Parts: sequence; structure tokens; C-alpha cells
Amino acid sequence: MAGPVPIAKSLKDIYTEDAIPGQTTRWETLLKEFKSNYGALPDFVSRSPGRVNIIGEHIDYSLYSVLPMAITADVILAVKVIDDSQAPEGCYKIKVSNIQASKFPAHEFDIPYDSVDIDAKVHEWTNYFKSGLRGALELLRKKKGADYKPKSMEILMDGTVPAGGGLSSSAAFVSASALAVMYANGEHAVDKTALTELAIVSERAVGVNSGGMDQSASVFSIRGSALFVSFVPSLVARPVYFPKTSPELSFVIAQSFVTSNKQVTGPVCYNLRVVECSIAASYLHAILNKTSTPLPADAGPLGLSLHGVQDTYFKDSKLSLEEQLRELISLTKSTFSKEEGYTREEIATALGISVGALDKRYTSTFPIRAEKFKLRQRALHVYSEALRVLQFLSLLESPSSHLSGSDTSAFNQKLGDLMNETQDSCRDVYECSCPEIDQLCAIARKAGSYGSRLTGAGWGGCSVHLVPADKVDAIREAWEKEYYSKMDVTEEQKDGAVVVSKPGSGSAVFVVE
Ligand code: NG1
Ligand code: MG
Repeated sequence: MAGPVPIAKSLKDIYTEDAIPGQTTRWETLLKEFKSNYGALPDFVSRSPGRVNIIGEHIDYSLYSVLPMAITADVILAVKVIDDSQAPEGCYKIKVSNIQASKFPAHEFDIPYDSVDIDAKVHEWTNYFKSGLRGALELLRKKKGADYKPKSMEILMDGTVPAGGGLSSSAAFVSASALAVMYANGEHAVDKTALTELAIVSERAVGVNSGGMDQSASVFSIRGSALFVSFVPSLVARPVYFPKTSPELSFVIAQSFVTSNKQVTGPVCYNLRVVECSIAASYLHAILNKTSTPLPADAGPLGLSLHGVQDTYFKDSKLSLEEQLRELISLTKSTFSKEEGYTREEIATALGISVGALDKRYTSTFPIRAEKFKLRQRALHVYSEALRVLQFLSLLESPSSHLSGSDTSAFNQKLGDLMNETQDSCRDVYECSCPEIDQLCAIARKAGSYGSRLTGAGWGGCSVHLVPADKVDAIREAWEKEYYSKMDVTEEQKDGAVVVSKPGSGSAVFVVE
């Protein structure tokens, strides 16, 4: 799985057969538009896909393993290296344009050799490119020396992952951008792990304190398989295959058309959850180990993670990981009795620090708006979700002990049950669903889905459904009748609302000859 990002020779190396005709037209348009914008063909195209998360929601930033897969929708960036003559002294030139020019206007930047300026407070589409650029340059400087002068580039982007839709358009864009910058600067064998790690850090520059699931799925995925991604002790991604079942299984992704933009909602949604989980980790650690010494920093976004609590508390334990997680669920319940949440004062006392120090540690980099922190609920979700991922994985990896006879409905339903439990936990415990997603899930289950849940950050966006292949049409009809027909959306939006998705391939570079 590790190794360099593949160099594709044809679109067949990237897409499944059924996607080729549509993609051929799209790529031809990209090259043609590039030529008409900039006067010559690009040197290469870098590509990174979006992803759907099958199970393991909101636990990557607590450093628990997740199980996503790449989808066909992606970001493609056509790139040409140009000389620096158009840039002022001490700068290089970056020209970025988008196929959807009216929605995403073109920009030109003269960037000083030594730093890339990103204003995370201004929500601007090119920030994602810049954050990939910044991350890639850090890596390039490590390799080529601190005074390395980056190349000037012309770029045209085409993205088909819906923004704010829970399918990880941002990670696809950041990964494709970082890959483009590396390749343009002469790195033709870009290491997948290094690219993923830099994309994870880069995305934080855009104002989201993200985990590492999306970037891993975007870079590492292999066509035909889902991906099991672990973050500790180091980032490892490996393919996981679904067994042959009868009825056959399909993954259906359904858009809610409720948009949740993390740059805007971060202080009360995503970034707040990251902070709540980190505080819960420190609090639990202090109580369980009767110490106010901070948990040893691991690689969590805030330096401390709920996974770190498990590692420390069960250091020499003989219990299996599943048993440890069950134990942590009960310890969480007994430690955090307050359903209504904890105030800053209560937390600071438990951690043995001042409220000022608490704010500095947790809420200064990414702003947060909260009176109380629901530590009990957040930790309960994380530990129970981490357990569900392990259960899901063990079903997939030892299917024979669960499959009996030619009808595997019972096995399929076990997978689905775990996804349904995730949805319940996201809705009631982690509070990251929304009524529209709940409704899409309820409609799908009634029409025959085994498992239905939100995917990605939630608060809107997309839902994912594990469905018997022969029920896909019935579910689609039920959504149309009971959900989409009541929404104020265009025909075109409706046409793209429901996608049956096959696991797609990850990042690649396509050299234009
Ligand atoms: P989406 O929905 O793609 O923005 C976000 C995070 C993930 C993960 C999920 C929830 C980013 C870039 N991605 O995904 O790391 O935490 O939410 O499981 O913020
Ligand atoms: Mg995102």
C-alpha cells in the first residue's frame, strides 16, 4: 500500500470501465480549456478523489481507525510549469482558475519565496490550493534545502465532489494540490504516506482542525476495495474487501442538500467536537490515573487523544482491544455523571489548571463557542464507534464464520446493524446529524436498506446506505417521493442526488504528452 503515487498512462488506470466515457469528455474539456486560458497544453494532471466513510465517524481525530473508500468524484488539476519572468523579484507566480469560472473566479498570486500567506478567516476557494502548496513546500525544502525556490505554475481545476457535502471535497482538493506542487517541482515519485501526512497538516491551515481519514482515503485507495486506516503508532492504510454476498451489496450515497460549511460552523460544530474529545481525554486521564500530569502528547490534533487514554490506562493489560473499549465505555459513564455538560471552571479544576490556561490550550488556535462541554456524550460516542469499526472489520475479514448457506442476508444485516447504530449515536450522543439526514435514513430502511447513516462530518451533507442490489431502485423511488420532490432543488441537482458508488482508486498523476 505504501510507496509512490502511481503515474497513470490512461484513464483506464484511474476509473472503472463504466465511468470512462464520461470522464474522457471531461478530461478533454479540461485540456482544451487549459489551452484556451493559458495558450498551451498542461504538462500533467494531478488527481485525488473524494471519499465516502463506511464506518468510523468522528473518531479519526481521536486517533481511532476508520473504514472509508474512495469514490469516482474527484478533483483534477491541469498544471503547467512556467518561468518566473512574470513574477516580481523575490516571488514566483501562481495562476489558478476553475472550470466553473463564474462560481470560482480565477486568481493570480505573486508569492514570496519564503512563505505562503493564507487567511483562514476569509472563505476563498483558492485557500485550499494554497494550503496544499504550503504543505508541499515544507516537504520540498526538507529535501532540497531551505532556500529552495518553488516553480511558477498555471493551474486549471475541475472538481466533481460536491462542496460541504460530506464527501470530502476539501481533502481531495488539498491532496491534489500538494501532489501537483510536488510533481511540478521535480518530485516524480511522491511517497503516499508523506503526501497524506502533509495534506492532513495542510488542511488545518484552512481553519478546520481535521483528523486524517479523508486525506488517507483520497491518496491510498485502491479500486475495488475499502480502506482500513489506522493512525497510531503511525499512519497505515490497507485494503479491505467485501466478501461475495447474496443478495449482492451496493453502496448508495444520497445527498441531503443541507450544506454545512465547516469554516463557518466550526466554532459550534466540528472544531468544538475536536476540542470536546481532547478535553474528555485529559479529564479521563486525570481521573483514571489520579494525576493532573498531562497525558503524554500523541499525534492528535490537540496533542491529546481518547486513544491515548486507552494506551496509557491499559499499558500492560492482557485485555483484547474490544474488551478495553468496553471497559472504557463503562469508565466514561462512571467518570462523567453530568449529562448537561461541564463548565470551563469544572474542567479546569479537574485538570489542575487555570481557566485561562484551559482556554489557551484548547480554544486559542481554532475559535470555539460553548458554555458547557458534553464530555460524557462525546467520549461515549468515540469509544463505542471505535468498537463498531473493529466489529465491522472482523465481520468482513472472517465472513465464513458468519455466512451460512447461499443466502447471506443475516450477514448483510449484521453489517447494516452496525451502520444503523452509528447513525443513532451520531444523532443522539454526538449530535452531528440533522433532521433531513435522519429522514433519508428512515425512508431508506423502510424501503429495504440494511444500514443507513450520515457520512463525513454531518450536520447535513451526504448519507451512505448499505443496500441489497435488487432494492436500489425501490429506495431511490421512495426518496424521490418522500424527500426530493419536497425539496426546492433544480432537476440537475436531483439527478445527481443519489449515486450508487463502487470503491474507486486514489491519487494519481497523468502525464500529458
Ligand atoms: P468531511 O465531512 O469530509 O469534511 C470531516 C473530517 C474527517 C472526519 C469526518 C468525521 C476534514 C477535512 N475531514 O470530514 O477527518 O473527522 O469529518 O468522521 O475536516
Ligand atoms: Mg472536508
